[in-house]
Amino acid sequence: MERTFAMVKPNGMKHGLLGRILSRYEASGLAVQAIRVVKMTREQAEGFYAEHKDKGFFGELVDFMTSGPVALLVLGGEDAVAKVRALNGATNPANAAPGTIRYDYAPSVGENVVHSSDSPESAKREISYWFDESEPVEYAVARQLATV
Ligand code: IDP
Ligand code: MG
Repeated sequence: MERTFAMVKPNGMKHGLLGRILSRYEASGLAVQAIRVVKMTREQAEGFYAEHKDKGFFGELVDFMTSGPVALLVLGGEDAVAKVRALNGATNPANAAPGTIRYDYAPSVGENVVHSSDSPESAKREISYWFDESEPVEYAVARQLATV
């Protein structure tokens, strides 16, 4: 069993794609272990994408990621990291395979609808960036449900 972190980016949320995207993850055998909808601050977006801070597209990326709410997802199951990367498709939708989320829904590389961790190490870091791991994710989910 493995965990990964995924996001539905602002254009995915705006166009009502969260349910369709979650269905694809669930149909591949993964479980939604935590989910939260947030509108990121610039500081949060810059910190999350710190590895790209020297790239030419960084400012554009932060503008886009803070333009509306995103869904933060923790997905668990066998080969979760590789499975979600495969379902999402190539970073640039022009290179994404037919049937992938980015092929079906992404208008451009800058607005490519979804994010997912590129390794189990990144997944750990990205999950703990958004979710408090001092409590088990299952407990956090139960607590969130209890407060709905
Ligand atoms: P990934 O999301 O497939 O892991 P990364 O290379 O980690 O791709 O890049 C992070 C995000 O930065 C991408 O999802 C995309 O939104 C954005 N990005 C990457 N390359 C470009 C580019 O050449 N132009 C504009 N945005 C880009
Ligand atoms: Mg990446």
